[in-house]
Amino acid sequence: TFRCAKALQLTLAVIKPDAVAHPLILEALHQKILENKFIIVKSKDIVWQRQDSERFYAEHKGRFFYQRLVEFMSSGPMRAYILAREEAISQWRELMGPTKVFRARYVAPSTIRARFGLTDTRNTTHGSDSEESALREIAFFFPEFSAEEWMERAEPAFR
Ligand code: RTP
Ligand code: MG
Repeated sequence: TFRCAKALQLTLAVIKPDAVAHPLILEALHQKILENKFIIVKSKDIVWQRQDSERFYAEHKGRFFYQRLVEFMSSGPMRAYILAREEAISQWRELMGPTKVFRARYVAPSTIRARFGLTDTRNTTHGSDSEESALREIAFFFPEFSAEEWMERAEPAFR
């Protein structure tokens, strides 16, 4: 199986519709990615159908926020990135901050969600939470991309 410990790690980062809708916020988030030593492996703008949203968030089906989450994530364009860095997964999640906006503003006021989040659902960004979900989510957004091949062919150039 595919492992990238000690080397660059891949993650999926998504700028959600609330943030893409605001050009200055989109710009600030893109800048944040570059400033924090992430390599942008791939990126694309995408608009989900409702069923894409339902499929991506299937694990939350039944939660009280599921309907509004599904609706929100298919409400307009998003920008998805495959990012590479050492500790990419935890580093991106740390930059995002806590899911809930009030909590984010209280405990981590300089994070992305604290600065730009509107509500607990419209919270600007997504980031994979484990290596397993990173690979699954990368395949969901970029089905033609081979993580294995990128690690083999491109990753050595950054060592
Ligand atoms: P994510 O999966 O997006 O990286 O965020 P997370 O792990 O921090 O949050 P999770 O609990 O997995 O929730 C997924 C997304 O659902 C929306 N949400 N809304 N109370 C609410 O209204 C609520 N709680 C969660 C957010 O968009 C969250 O990112
Ligand atoms: Mg989550």
